[in-house]
Amino acid sequence: MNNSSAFLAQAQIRVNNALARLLASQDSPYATANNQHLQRLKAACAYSVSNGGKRLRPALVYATAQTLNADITDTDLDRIAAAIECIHSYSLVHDDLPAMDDDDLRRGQPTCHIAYDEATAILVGDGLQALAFELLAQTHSLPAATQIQLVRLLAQAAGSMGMVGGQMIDLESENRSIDAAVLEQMHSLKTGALIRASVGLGAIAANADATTINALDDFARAIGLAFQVQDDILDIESDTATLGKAQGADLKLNKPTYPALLGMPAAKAKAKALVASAHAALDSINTDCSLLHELADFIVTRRH
Ligand code: GRG
Repeated sequence: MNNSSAFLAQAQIRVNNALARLLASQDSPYATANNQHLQRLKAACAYSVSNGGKRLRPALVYATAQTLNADITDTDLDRIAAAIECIHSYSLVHDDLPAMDDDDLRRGQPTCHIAYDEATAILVGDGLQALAFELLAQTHSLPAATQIQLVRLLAQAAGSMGMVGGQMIDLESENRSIDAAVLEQMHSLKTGALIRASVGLGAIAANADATTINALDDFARAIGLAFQVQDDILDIESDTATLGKAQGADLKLNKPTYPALLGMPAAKAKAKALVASAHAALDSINTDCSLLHELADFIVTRRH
């Protein structure tokens, strides 16, 4: 096992434990005889969050905080890592809905609306999104001003001018031809924004200076886009069992992708160039960035 696999494996265990604990401890101040409905929603949230996943975004939060030697309790860092995973999991639940990509399989299991029902899946996404911000507001070992910065960064990344905006461009682009600039904008928003925010949250938690934040942001933008280019490549080159989601889904929906627009060799060259620029962006940081370098390499060598 190389270092990035070992780090990812540890991050997975750590955030999985945190998510299980945090979701289980959610309680309603209005518990009544109708508690069974709340329990069903709680179970659907747990199903959607705890069904595997690489936990790359939490790993980036942990890796950035560790790289910068952040002064934060483990519990609060877990809350930040869990928050970004809640947003990511909500986006997958909503993306799989019939009104969006209409997928039956996610992380190797029936999607939330198949295992439960469509209305529940919508509510799961809504609930997970709200939980993410509740968790950030509970990072008690950080100054209140830092908590607000965390909330603001995640809200911008997840919102209409971030991930949700990217999804809008994605939906509007089905069966249409778009140019490379729009493709890059779509991918940078839809997928890149949360990956970028993962690094940003770790940097804010560590109270990093502006120069470090800017360097990390260049790094994070590059790996965020590289992640999606690799996703486009895997949609063609991998298989459903390995991916845990339907292989060829982009082709089926006639979605614009890097291999479709540039051809496979140029798409692979693009992923490689983005990761090279991510590595270069870390040059100006004076601490040991080996974990971030390794996670960047993982992004373009992953097979699912
Ligand atoms: C519905 C608001 C809304 C947004 C959806 C992120 C997204 C926008 C849609 C997901 C669709 C998709 C498959 C995008 C490709 C890139 C991506 C985010 C893949 C899934 O991320 P991984 O590989 O998933 O990190 P795991 O399962 O490992 O967590």
